[in-house]
Amino acid sequence: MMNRPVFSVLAMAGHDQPDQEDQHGTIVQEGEPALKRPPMYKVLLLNDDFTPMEFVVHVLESFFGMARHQAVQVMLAVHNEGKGVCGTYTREVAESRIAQVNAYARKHQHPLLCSMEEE
Ligand code: TYC
Repeated sequence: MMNRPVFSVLAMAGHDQPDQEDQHGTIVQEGEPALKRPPMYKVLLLNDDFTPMEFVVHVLESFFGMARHQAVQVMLAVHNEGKGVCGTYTREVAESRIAQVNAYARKHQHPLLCSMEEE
């Protein structure tokens, strides 16, 4: 039988994919996929005692693309439970939405706050 190259011996140890021989007798393995899914982040809206409900609904419609009925539901969930999820995004998009919402709330002198956590 043909001698296997040294690297094929190394390739045989410790992997879950079954190793296979190609037509030259070289051991070949599945590689890692080239693209991993990026980590995703939940954008959270926090309750406070002062921001008007209508302002929160407006923020959810205009920054998170929600229809009014959905925006009202999310606003009431936040009001009743203390916080709620506005959407799930990549890190850059989540950071950008949060900066936009927090700046908009400050501009209108409301204490409304958005934050994020990894999914
Ligand atoms: N608790 C606020 C009020 O009673 C309404 C509110 C809802 C504020 C959601 C913030 O994220 C919030 N006016």
